[in-house]
Amino acid sequence: MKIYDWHTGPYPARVRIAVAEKKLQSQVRFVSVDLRKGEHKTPEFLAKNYSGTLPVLELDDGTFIAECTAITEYLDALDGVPTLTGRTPREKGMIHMMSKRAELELLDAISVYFHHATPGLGPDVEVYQNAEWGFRQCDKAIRGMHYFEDILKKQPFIAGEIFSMADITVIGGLIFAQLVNLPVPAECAALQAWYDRMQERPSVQNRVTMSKPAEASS
Ligand SMILES: N[C@@H](CCC(=O)N[C@@H](CS)C(=O)NCC(=O)O)C(=O)O
Repeated sequence: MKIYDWHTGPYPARVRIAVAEKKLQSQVRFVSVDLRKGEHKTPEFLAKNYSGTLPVLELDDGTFIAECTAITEYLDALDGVPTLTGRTPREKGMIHMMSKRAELELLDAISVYFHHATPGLGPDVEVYQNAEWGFRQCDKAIRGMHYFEDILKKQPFIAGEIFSMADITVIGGLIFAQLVNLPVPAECAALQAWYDRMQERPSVQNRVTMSKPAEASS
């Protein structure tokens, strides 16, 4: 399998964490696509993923699977023990709901803020920006952090009692928050404590070095 990737990207980080959690490192080859050079918007790349985003998984039969959730589903199903995406109908329902909520309320909101209200990937890539929309999404992300604070006051993980894809999605959100200098609010102590705990997982610790291209420095 190949994974089209960018080593500092918060979305690709989600898939790298999933690869490590499932111990699939030896079965995957990472192919670096330089977002700042706009390599993800070339016709060649758009033929792999219509949306022009990373990551993308390429199977050995030439099938392309984009979207972190779909890629994680695929990787998690390979060994027949879907620990990340749910082993029972209830687990599956809760994990998917919370992961989608983490995208809507946190990660995607920060992404819109980054692309619209900051220089983003630079003028060659950011051909349309709407700063007001970006700042609104930043406010939404801060509200999202408070929502996950309330969740984590009641349970150890985002979707309940076990680590799952939903935790990985919130980790992606907080990686992105760090990149855009958006700190976890001081009053969100449970969210910060959970994030500190997540940093101790080898899959989270090794997420950058797993795929970093030799020539890249940031
Ligand atoms: N919904 C997609 C979002 C992927 C995404 O936005 N990836 C970022 C990389 S961190 C990207 O490719 N951004 C480039 C752009 O939007 O121009 C997913 O879950 O995979």
